[in-house]
Amino acid sequence: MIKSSKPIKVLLGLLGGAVILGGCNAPTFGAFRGATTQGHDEFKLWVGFAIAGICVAVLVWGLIFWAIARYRRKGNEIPRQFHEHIPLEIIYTTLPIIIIGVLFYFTVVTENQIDAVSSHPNEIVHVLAYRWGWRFSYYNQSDKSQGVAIETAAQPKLLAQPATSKEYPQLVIPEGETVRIVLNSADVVHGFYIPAFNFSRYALPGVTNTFDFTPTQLGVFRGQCSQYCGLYHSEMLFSVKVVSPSSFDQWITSQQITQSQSGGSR
Ligand SMILES: [Cu+2]
Repeated sequence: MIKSSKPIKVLLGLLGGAVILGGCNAPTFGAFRGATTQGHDEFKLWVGFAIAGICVAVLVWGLIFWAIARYRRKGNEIPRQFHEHIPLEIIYTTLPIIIIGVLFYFTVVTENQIDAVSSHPNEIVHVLAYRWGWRFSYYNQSDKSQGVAIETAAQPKLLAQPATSKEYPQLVIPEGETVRIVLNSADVVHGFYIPAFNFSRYALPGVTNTFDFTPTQLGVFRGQCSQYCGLYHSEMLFSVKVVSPSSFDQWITSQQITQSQSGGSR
């Protein structure tokens, strides 16, 4: 019985490894796959960390349970006693340092990719966070006077609607193009968080944070403030709509016409 369980364990191990490493159907370990190139880079880093963590957990738990089973009490027999084991001590000191070094390297490489900003973004959106809403002001490289602004319309009140509700502002951006976000806060610390993009950054008063998104997936995504900023923090919601470049051009033109006629923004 004991002898026949070993192949089963090996098989289960191989199956588990295949599930973990098995391409696009692999588990996401709680992260989004990333609807931008930057978000997908973050996702790959996260999966790498999760797999590394699982490998360490399997090794540690495996050794613990092996020691429990192998050296369980058998009568009055006492296992061999060691004062020290230099090779083992070298291994368990250097191995974690190597693991941390590898994770650190991939973290730096990925974060540099995510933080890299293009010298020629296709669109520039100034995002202003304030208690309790968002203002998205559009600027175009070729048309500096574009002047479209989308912002939270209502005065603070508890709506408790989904972020994609029309009550909250919508950031519309084109798929496959580089969108520069220039982020500020008008009052206190806020957090500009889009879960599906695996991205969050502080919106700080007096500090400008600049970053790029390159959306790779059409759709509407939830956004929210990720820093508790006061009474109506929970109402600091917005949505992000990724559309085709042609639809984006149509949208921005229609917004320009609407806003120039009304003399204001939504
Ligand atoms: Cu906030």
